[in-house]
Formats: sequence, C-alpha cells, structure tokens
Amino acid sequence: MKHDLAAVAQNFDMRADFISAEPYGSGHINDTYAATYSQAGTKVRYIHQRINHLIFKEPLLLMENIERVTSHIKNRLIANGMDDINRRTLTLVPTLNGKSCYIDPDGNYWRTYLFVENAKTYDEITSTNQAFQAAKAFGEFQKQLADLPGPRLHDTIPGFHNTRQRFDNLTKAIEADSHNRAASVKADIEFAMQREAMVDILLDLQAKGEIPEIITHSDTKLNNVMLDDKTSKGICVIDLDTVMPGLSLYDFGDMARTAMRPTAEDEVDLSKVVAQLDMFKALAEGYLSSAGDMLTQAEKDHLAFSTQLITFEIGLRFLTDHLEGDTYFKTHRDGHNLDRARVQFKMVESLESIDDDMNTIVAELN
Ligand code: ADP
Ligand code: GN1
Ligand code: MG
Repeated sequence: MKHDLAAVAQNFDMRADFISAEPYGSGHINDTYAATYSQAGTKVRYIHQRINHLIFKEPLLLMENIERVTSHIKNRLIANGMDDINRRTLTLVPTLNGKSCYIDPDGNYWRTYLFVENAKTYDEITSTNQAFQAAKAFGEFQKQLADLPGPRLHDTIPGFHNTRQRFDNLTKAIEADSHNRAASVKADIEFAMQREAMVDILLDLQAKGEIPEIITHSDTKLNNVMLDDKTSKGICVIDLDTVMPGLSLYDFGDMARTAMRPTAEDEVDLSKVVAQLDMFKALAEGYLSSAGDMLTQAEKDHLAFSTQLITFEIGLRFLTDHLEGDTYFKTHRDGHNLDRARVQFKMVESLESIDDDMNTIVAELN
C-alpha cells in the first residue's frame, strides 16, 4: 500500500479502533481506502480518501463545496422526513480539530466518509433498471442542489466540461507531441478533428441564454452512484469533487456515456462497443422522472446530443492524456488511455448511428 493508513486514521475523530485498510474501488483520480475499525466490539467500515491535489489544485475550497453540498442535502432529507439519512448522502467524519480534512507531513490532503453499506457501485451496467435508478438519483441530486443558499460554488477544475477548451487541448497536445505518439494515432486524431463542430453547440446555446447554468455533479459515471443492494435504487450519489456550476446536459451525457456502453471503459475488442438504445430509454425516463420539471425545452431537445458530446469530450481527454504521456488519469497498462479513448470514439460513432431513434424516444417521453 502506498500510504500508512493507520497513521492517517489517528488524525480523525473516529471513536473506534483502527484494524486494517485496503485500496478500494476503481476511480481514476483519488486514492481511496476502505478501513475496518472496531467500535465497541463491532466491526465498522469507513472510507479514507487522499484527494489528488495535482488535479484538484485547491483542496480546501473543494472541501468547502463538499461540506456545503452534503449539509444542504442532509437538511433537505431531514425536512422531508426521510429515514436512513447517513446512507442517502455522503457524511464527512471531522478531524480531531474539527476540520473536514487532514493535511499529512507530505502535503497530502485526506478526508474520511462514513461507509455507505449494503449498496454498491457498478463499473458496467447490468440492467435497464440500474440505468433508470442511476439517472433518477443523479436527477434528484441536481434538484436537491437547485436551492443551495449562499455564494456560487467554487469551480474545482476551471473549464472542466468546456468542450471547446478540451478540443483545443487535444490540438495543442498533437502539436507538442511530447512523447512522439501522434504518428501512431493518426486515425484517432482524424476522427476527433472531423467532429470539431460539435464542441461549440451547447456552449453557444448557453451563451444565448437558452440553457441555464445550474449546480451539477459533473462526473456522473455509473460508478459514482451507489445502488442499494435490496431495492436497487440509487441510494447515494458519491464522488462530489466536481460538484460545481455547469449544464444539466453534462450530467445526462456522462451518465449515458457509461450506462449505454455494454463493456468496460477500456474494452479492447471494439466490436463489442455498441450503444444500447434500451439503456438510453431507461436513462431518459429515470432522469426526466426526477429532474424533468427543471428542464427547458432546449435542454430536452439536446438530451440525445449530449450523449454524443460528452462521450466525445471524454474521448478527447483520454487521447490528450495518451499524447501527453499519461499524466492525468491513473493507468494500469501501456496504451491504457488510448484504449479508453478508442472505446469513447467507437461509442460516439455508434451513438451517431442511432441518433434519430434516441430523439424519437425523447419526443415520446415529453
Ligand atoms: P474517484 O474520484 O477516484 O473516482 P470515488 O470517490 O468515486 O473516487 O471513490 C472510488 C470508489 O470508492 C467508488 O466508486 C465507490 O465504489 C467507493 N466509495 C467511495 N465513497 C464511498 C462511501 N462513502 N461508501 C462506500 N463506498 C464508497
Ligand atoms: C474520472 O474520478 P472518476 O474516476 O470517477 C474523471 C471524469 C472522467 C472519468 C472517466 C475529476 O472520474 O471526468 O469522465 O474519470 N474525473 C475527473 O472515466 O477528472
Ligand atoms: Mg469516482
């Protein structure tokens, strides 16, 4: 293990005895550990997480966002008389001096959450009901935050979903070609270049005031929502580092990117990467069932398009990282980011081929 979790744990107000910890989950950004404790003789788990501060450059501002967001959701749940509150939103465990995170001697930022038990995240979708429930939960999350009081949330990564900027970053990486990889990915680059027009569409609509800025999760991949083991419902939206102002369609598109794909994100057999229309229908139904009344007509009209755009955007990001020498996303093999980029691009192609069907589904639901 890269870190001494027993030492980290001592800095939090655990009121329990540390037993062990192990790396947990398959996130690409932070270092996540599941730790087991003994609490008056009973075994309980917690999540300790090291925030990747090379990516999130202002961890304290990020934590301020998370504190505001989780306490707002908690208050709403209480006001609505909900049960099981500590499983319905992330709950931070404070440090011994009452802070939301602990900075270790090496300058790492650590936080601790209650472990959401009896629920799981899924890297790959297994049923249309999962798609419905995940989308409903992410829609509810947007709704819960629609009346967040106080100042605008911090942009934890400025321009995170600015698709024009993401496209331009790829262009710069191709020009710099710092790892001499551009020649070997000519076809992938060409695929991206042919689709440049796509990247300005939502930004232009936003500039014209046709789609509003709201608070979004901004990283709505399927494994960022925990589905309850018993009911299969989306019990808890997690990974709140990127909760910030954005467009509702970023969240919808990113859910579809992962839930319409029948394979892993890094599948190497691209013939298996085919967008699943039935999953799109379930996602649209789930999302509209919770967030539908917040959406403008222009947002509804672009639900199908957003799936292509965000899938394309993440493809651009993986390809850029491949060209830049894999400095952003965690990789586990050579060419990992390229494999991931190719899966996204194959999905874009597949989504383009069913665009009419997707728009028909949305029209029927409205
Ligand atoms: P990353 O930003 O690296 O993706 P996440 O916050 O998504 O990190 O955490 C990684 C994984 O850890 C999640 O996909 C989930 O399976 C698990 N996880 C995170 N927080 C909790 C929690 N509070 N309770 C249970 N599991 C969690
Ligand atoms: C990262 O943190 P994680 O693994 O849930 C990334 C997302 C990408 C995703 C691709 C902060 O999500 O934007 O869509 O990988 N998060 C960040 O799988 O960059
Ligand atoms: Mg995650």
